[in-house]
Amino acid sequence: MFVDRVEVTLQAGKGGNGCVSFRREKGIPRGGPDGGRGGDGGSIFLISDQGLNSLSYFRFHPLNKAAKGAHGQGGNRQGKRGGELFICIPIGTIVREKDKKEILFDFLHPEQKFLAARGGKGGRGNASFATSIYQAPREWEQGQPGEEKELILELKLIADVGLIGFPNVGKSTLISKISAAKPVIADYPFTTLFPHLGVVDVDEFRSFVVADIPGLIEGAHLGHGLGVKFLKHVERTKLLLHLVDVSPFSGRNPLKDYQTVLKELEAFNPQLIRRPQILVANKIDLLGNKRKKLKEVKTLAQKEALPFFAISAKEKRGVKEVVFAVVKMLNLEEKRLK
Ligand SMILES: Nc1nc2c(ncn2[C@@H]2O[C@H](COP(=O)(O)OP(=O)(O)OP(=O)(O)O)[C@@H](O)[C@H]2O)c(=O)[nH]1
Ligand SMILES: [Mg+2]
Repeated sequence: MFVDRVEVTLQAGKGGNGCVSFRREKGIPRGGPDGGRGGDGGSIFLISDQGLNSLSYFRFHPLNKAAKGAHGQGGNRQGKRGGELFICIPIGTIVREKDKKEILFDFLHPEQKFLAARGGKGGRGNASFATSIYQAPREWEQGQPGEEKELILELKLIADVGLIGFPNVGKSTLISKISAAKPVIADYPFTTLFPHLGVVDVDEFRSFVVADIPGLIEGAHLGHGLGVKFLKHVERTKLLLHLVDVSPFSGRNPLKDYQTVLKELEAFNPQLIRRPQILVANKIDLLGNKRKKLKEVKTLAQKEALPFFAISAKEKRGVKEVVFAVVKMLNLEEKRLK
């Protein structure tokens, strides 16, 4: 199950109470105070884990508690600390407090650690209240409560390239040919139901990450089809690969599809249409002598000054050229963003 937004409650452990105790032993006439302090309560940490791609764990664990600290004991024994709780989350997770906009933490890399809820301090025992003139204190402190946090965790995948286009144009087919990703591919719209990533290894030194998301249709921003809710997963990309289907018998009008997808992008986030785009005409293996749609798309690309490629994802024709163009544009973008 793909889950990209959850509400969670985190309860860090309470600190243990301090202890009141006096040393009384045969043969030791003046045993002093020896009540130990309580152990600190366990804290809760979030840790980014490369192997995860969903927040589904929290669907079934909306409440997470860390252990409390044990109370202090006589003989100056400190109570045992509450164990810390480490919860793994996918890279790309953004942490906010419920009902607040401010971002507490944004996990951009593997194995980042964020202290989300701090455990309560253990209370002091009577031993630590003793002074040279106050030798038999009976004071002790309660352990402090652990922090309780209500958080919103939102996953926004981090990828270099976003694959966009109408359903069934071959986005998943393309990602399956250029990366090790194994998405479901089928000849019906909305085969892809949730976003996923593929890593493209160009050569020894260069790789990039592509996000394949469910296809968009007209009115996606109104919730039609699978809606635009997955578009947030291309918000953090540096460039978009826009696929259209130019095969003659698909019943699709690639020019219209192109405009529709742009409109939906804009309705979701106007910045998305300013992102560099590569226009890719797919399914050229089906053209035969019916090249009208391909020509139209090519003209459109010229008019819009977009880099343009004609490919057959299925037969892997022209795909390498797209990969090289992506690398070139990524290099430029990365330089520009530096
Ligand atoms: N002939 C031909 N068929 C293709 C090509 N690329 C994809 N297809 C077929 O088109 C259909 C849809 O492909 P997908 O890769 O699932 O399309 P998608 O864009 O991911 O679709 P959604 O996930 O529904 O948005 C499948 O039957 C593919 O085999 C191509 O280059 N040539
Ligand atoms: Mg797909």
